[in-house]
Amino acid sequence: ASSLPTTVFVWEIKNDSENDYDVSITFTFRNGTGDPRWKRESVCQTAVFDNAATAGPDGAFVQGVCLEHKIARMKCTYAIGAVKRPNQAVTICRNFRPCGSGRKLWDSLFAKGQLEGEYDVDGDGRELGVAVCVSAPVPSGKRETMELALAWDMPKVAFGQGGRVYKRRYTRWYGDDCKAGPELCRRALIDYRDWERRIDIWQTPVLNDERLPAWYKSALFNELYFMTDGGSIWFEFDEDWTKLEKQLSPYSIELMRRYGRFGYLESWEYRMVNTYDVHFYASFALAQLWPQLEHALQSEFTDQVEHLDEKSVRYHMEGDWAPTKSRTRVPHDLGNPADDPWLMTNAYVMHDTGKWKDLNLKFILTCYRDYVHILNRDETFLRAVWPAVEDLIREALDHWDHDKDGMIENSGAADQTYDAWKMTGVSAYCGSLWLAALQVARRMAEQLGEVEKAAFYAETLGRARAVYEKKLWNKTYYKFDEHSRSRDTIMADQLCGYWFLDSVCVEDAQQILPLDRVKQALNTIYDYNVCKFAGGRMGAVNGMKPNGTVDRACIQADEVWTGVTYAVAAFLIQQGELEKGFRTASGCYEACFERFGLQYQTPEALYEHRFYRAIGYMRPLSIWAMQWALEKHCGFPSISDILLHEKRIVPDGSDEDVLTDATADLAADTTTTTAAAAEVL
Ligand SMILES: *[C@@H]1O[C@H](CO)[C@@H](O)[C@H](O)[C@H]1NC(C)=O
Ligand SMILES: *[C@@H]1O[C@H](CO)[C@@H](O)[C@H](O)[C@H]1NC(C)=O
Ligand SMILES: *[C@@H]1O[C@H](CO)[C@@H](O)[C@H](O)[C@H]1NC(C)=O
Ligand SMILES: CC(=O)N[C@H]1CO[C@H](CO)[C@@H](O)[C@@H]1O
Repeated sequence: ASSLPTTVFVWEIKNDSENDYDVSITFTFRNGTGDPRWKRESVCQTAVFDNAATAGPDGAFVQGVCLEHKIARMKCTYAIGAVKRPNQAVTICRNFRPCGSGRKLWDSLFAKGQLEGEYDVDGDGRELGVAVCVSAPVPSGKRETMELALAWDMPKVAFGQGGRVYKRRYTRWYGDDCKAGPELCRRALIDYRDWERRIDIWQTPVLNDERLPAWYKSALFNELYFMTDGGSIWFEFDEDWTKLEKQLSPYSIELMRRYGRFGYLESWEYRMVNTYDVHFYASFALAQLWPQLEHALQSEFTDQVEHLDEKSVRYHMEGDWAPTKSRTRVPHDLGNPADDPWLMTNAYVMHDTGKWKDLNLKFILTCYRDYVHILNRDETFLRAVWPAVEDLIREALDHWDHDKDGMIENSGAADQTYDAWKMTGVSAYCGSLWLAALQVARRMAEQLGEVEKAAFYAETLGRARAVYEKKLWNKTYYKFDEHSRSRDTIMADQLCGYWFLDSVCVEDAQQILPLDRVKQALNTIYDYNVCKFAGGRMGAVNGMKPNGTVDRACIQADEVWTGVTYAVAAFLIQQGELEKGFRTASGCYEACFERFGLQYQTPEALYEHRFYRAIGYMRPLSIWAMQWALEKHCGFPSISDILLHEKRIVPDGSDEDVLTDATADLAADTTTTTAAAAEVL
């Protein structure tokens, strides 16, 4: 149901007066995109619809009007509709001029409380308005409910280059002929109460928990806006994809057949699909709420590791030439919507991300998280990702450990997600990701009975850990890195690898660094990056000097990264520091939503004064890592379990195909997938 392009508007009318009234509510809509450079793109057709034939037992049915047109050559039909009950009248207007004063429409509503069929047949030819009106008598002391719906049916879409046409997910049930508007309205108006009931089941355990601060309840659910408003796309699998995407494995294909293909942008301003170094943080939302979409996405990235795109690109910051996508690398992103995502990956050309140290390691950690928590340690998945994990570790040892001491070094460029903050030599950020990745490789090897390999990873981890401790530990925190201008800086994200591995498995994390030092470093981050910054009311600044001043050596050192702040908060919660965790995150949430007017557009970065960067950003979905920590480390009720055990919804209607498909889809139940994947292999 979450793929359906529809929404409802429910009005409750209560007559508090001594008089009986007739009440009308009108819903208007206009065609077009609002683009001022309009150039007669298409003629718009309207069609009135009526589902009287399928009236329910109470005699209610849906009536409305469709507005059929094209946006950038793609068919798009809007439908607006209303429930008509026996005591209510629904009237429909299929033509008024939305850019005029609206006088004719208003006059007839005012005089009769109802609409006429047409008002401005020869409008100005640019825009066309349609309207639906529900009216009913509401006697003194009585109540009445009026329900209206909107659907936007745009079944087939293409990206900027227009190459490949994609079918959106809901076409699985509603077809792709752009005639689904009326049915979508009907479905929404019938099912919305059940949808609301299920949303309540999902949210109530959080909302009613007195141990949780009020702002957090708001933040957790409101930050999810990006899941749907992040340029999000969810497509139905198309067998033709395999012709041009040779890298797709049978494992991924089977998952995509079932669950479709999902993409979301890094940011409204940074238009790249599924930017992986950022998704690493944000993925906690998908992992908890749409686990099979996360599973399919991770599987797609596995297929990308050995994919090569030889086309040479000159990268902006270093000026070097390199292939668009190198072998044995996790891609930075799956493409730019202005081109053709999936067919043209790595749209990011600031740096050659084939040299980035974090992407490959983040992929390994995410495989482990998904293996343990989404797939319930299913060996089929493990075998599917294992070759990539092995190759990526070997590549890192061959190319990034120059002194062969087991620990990787950064190059002196900004070769990781902090793409303007240079790291030189061993760094806390990438070093901790490396330690965690080695521990994961060791566990995976053990699981697969690869005893020698497991021993090799364990031995490498031992050496790498000793280097990390020796070069970076500075009594109360791990230094930023060895040699850069920020080397002494206290980085908020210094223990990123530990945080993530700890979220998966506490015992594994404790293998990579001593717990007492980790706790001490976290306290230092809290005291310096959170409390000593902006009065402790803006989250964690990325870099703080040991003397309590903000690191201004690089532009990103003096930023607060909202998504990193939530991750640090999650880390504090994992370590049992709930109060500090909530205090850390509340600063950044309250700054965005209450002080700066940036609600539902949470930026990547906040500055102490005056500025912010990149609104509508993916990373802050990492607030779901806080919820993850509360559930997995602190015994709070698991809302994914609640969803899983809730009776599964079956779409209305008797369509056999709908029933079977939807039931399979809504089963977040791992056994189904495991069986399917096993079949494939
Ligand atoms: C809106 O509808 C009118 C009337 O058919 C049409 O002339 C106009 O091109 C349409 N506008 C867009 C943007 O489709
Ligand atoms: C901490 O870092 C400073 C600056 O690099 C250095 O002078 C000092 O010796 C370090 N302390 C420890 C205990 O490593
Ligand atoms: C803090 O340390 C930085 C360098 O690490 C230095 O530039 C700055 O002047 C110092 N500030 C204070 C107030 O001591
Ligand atoms: C539900 C409600 O508030 N009903 C009110 C409607 O108006 C009558 C007459 O004023 C009141 O008596 C009711 O309380």
